[in-house]
Amino acid sequence: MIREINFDGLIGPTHNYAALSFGNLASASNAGAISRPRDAALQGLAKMRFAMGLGLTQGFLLPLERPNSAWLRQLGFAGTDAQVCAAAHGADPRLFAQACSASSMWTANAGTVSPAADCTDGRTHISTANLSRMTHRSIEHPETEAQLRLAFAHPAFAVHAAVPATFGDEGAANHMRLTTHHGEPGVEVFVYGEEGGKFPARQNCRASEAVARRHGLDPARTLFVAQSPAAIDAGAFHNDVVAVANERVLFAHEHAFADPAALKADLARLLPEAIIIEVPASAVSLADAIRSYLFNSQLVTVAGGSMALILPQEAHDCAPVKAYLDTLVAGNGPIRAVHYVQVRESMRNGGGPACLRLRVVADPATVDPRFLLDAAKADRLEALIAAHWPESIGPADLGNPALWDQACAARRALLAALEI
Ligand code: SUG
Repeated sequence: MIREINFDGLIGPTHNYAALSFGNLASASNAGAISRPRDAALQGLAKMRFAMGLGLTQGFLLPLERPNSAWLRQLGFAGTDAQVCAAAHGADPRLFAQACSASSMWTANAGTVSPAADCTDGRTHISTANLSRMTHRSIEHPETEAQLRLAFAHPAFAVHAAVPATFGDEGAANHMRLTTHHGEPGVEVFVYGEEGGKFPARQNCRASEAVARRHGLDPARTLFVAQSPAAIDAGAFHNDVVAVANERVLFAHEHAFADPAALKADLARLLPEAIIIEVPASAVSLADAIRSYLFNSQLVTVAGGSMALILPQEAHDCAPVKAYLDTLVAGNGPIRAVHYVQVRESMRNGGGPACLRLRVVADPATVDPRFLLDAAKADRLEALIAAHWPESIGPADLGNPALWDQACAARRALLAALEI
């Protein structure tokens, strides 16, 4: 049966705070802080368990190989993996931190997914994102593509390589889909940024257009919408920091889009059932929306057809946001419940509940079962993380060969346990 499956990124053993993402305020403000990879990974799994508890289908993607010594070799460092890492760390600690980043955890940036119902050939298309605007993320796509090809090898899917790096593409974080029901044809909304502000615009319109062409989307039901420059300047480096959609509902900040009136008119024309819940700046400022990650929540359809928001604890702790949410669920709208989850380790690098998941609308029977989660597998993964993931990583630890060995051993143990 066709349904939405959330593929969360398992948080890798090198998770750390190296302030690698210019324009991402949380990443910048936690520069040099001590990370807790084991807690991070367990928080991520607890969120997945919570989603399963709501009756949702849950999958996961694996952390990539970090430190990325293959990339460092391309940059001229030579020898064994340990020699390559030691030389790179000695010569250029920032470059080495980029090679160590666990950033693939944010699978909303792994690729863009167009469900079969929207695509001319009747297959579900997935375009790997190039993430070319941030060095540490630009090195994810070859391994991500290989993993997507494995998880979605069934002919029901068509997996594409990244679009050329000339045009930045950050995947599903800048893509929304509105439809009456997940399995029905939808309106796909690609959101891009325009350069010229104080922070980089990470999603290029030409990349979005290329993805839509490759997926065989109907141009009449595909929208390309500019992010408001004010949102990017306030720290909304991806659209999913200020907007989220699920089935017929779009939940967005008043200042998310450059031309909200045009978007509303297009949606009303293409999907008369669409409901737009626009949060005014008078209720929640852009700064509070970004600080709390109100919109970086998972908006999901639960049993009975009503909707729930899975939000970070930070949304609960921000008074104006909490007040807004209390009013929202007390009203008569489609969002009937809010749930707060603890993903603090990821949040401190600018990744909330929605960043941590890639939504794929498909029949779970067509997905490689090794990438699907159930309670027993979650138990096994938790035990493995407790045994192998480092407890903490401070800035000096990144140069420690014991950490590189531990990270490699952890990944090997994970692959072996999952028979991948
Ligand atoms: O790309 N942070 C990620 C956060 C991605 C959030 N994803 C979505 N909004 N969908 C980024 O900026 C920080 C890594 C560091 O600074 O060490 C980082 O890459």
